[in-house]
Amino acid sequence: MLHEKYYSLKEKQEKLLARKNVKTDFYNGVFDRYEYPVLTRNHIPLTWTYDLNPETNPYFMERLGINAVMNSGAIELNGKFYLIARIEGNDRKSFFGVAESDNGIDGFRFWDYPILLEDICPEETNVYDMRLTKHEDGYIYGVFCSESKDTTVNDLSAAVAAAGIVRTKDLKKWERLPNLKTLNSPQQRNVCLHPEFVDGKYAFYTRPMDDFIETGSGGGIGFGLCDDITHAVIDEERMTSLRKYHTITEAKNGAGAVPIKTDRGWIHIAHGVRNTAAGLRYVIYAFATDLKDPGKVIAEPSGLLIGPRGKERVGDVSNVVFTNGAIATDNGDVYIYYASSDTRLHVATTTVDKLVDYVFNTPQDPGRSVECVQQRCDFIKKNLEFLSKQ
Ligand code: M1P
Repeated sequence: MLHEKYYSLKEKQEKLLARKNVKTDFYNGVFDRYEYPVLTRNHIPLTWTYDLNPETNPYFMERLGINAVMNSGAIELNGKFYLIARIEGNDRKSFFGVAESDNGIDGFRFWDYPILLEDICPEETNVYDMRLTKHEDGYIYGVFCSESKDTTVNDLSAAVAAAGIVRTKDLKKWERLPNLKTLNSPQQRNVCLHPEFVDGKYAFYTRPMDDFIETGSGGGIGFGLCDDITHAVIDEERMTSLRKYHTITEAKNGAGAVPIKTDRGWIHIAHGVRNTAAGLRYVIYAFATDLKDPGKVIAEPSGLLIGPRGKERVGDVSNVVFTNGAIATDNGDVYIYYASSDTRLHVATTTVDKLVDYVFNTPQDPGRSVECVQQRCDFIKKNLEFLSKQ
């Protein structure tokens, strides 16, 4: 006999899962925002958190609580939308779970079990932020942050971030490969595998870091090639999208979703970080790289694409939006999955055509206030002239 609370919680959850998502009245012509997050801690199956047996759980208490569901890799397979969500337990350990939806904007339901990764790194303490790449070699790769305690220094909080790699064909059976080695960068986070071979090699977007939090001398998003993904080593990383003074990427940046191939170039949806008196502020930005040389930036629209707005601004790590997954469907629709404040996951929808227009026709950041004002005055002048002729 199940506890009566089980039935009411289950009913509440089924209502949440059945709730239709609706576009908000937010408008900028580039993308649409939605009223409801697509995944939250309330989407987690009750079987993951409650012991359902009244003999061992007479008060129907949560035994293994979940704190947040956020940064998710995304992929479309056979017409369904899948998210590999970062789920953070009350114990602060993150792990991955597959959530499935028919339409990509609502109805995401977790599969029965989270993903139990092969335990090949005894020192690994935490895993998070998987980017899912449908590679032309036939596998789906998941590249994620594998975090371990830094035992080389006398600091309880010191940690080392590396890029873990898994691969699958069906999101059910996962083969773990050795972590990526980057010979010139001590730490890596936000690593993402490019979907095509480049010069016959596997190509990774990297984020070189001197330290766990600070990128230090790391100048931005890197790009490197490796011969063998089953023992991935990158000898040399060159820079793609750079960190720049007094921009949204001043403190750090990092690859987000796997780049989207278009006629004009690869479109990247990444994150940029700047420091403020209230702490780090994370926003999402976009840029394009060359079709033949995906490490070479060819278009850099000014500023942010998605910034934290309204309720998104508050959470466990406030003032953050972060993406590591987007889906571009065959009909040209794009679903950008972004988490807000390390707490819940949202979707923003747009199209490949709109993203191309945005990335190639939004002016670049001139870099200085006076030049930005000149840019805006030229823009206003054209508009006023146009208006006067209407
Ligand atoms: O807390 C904000 C984000 O911080 C990290 O991103 P980055 O490596 O660029 O600093 C990640 O841990 C990410 O998971 C988190 O959302």
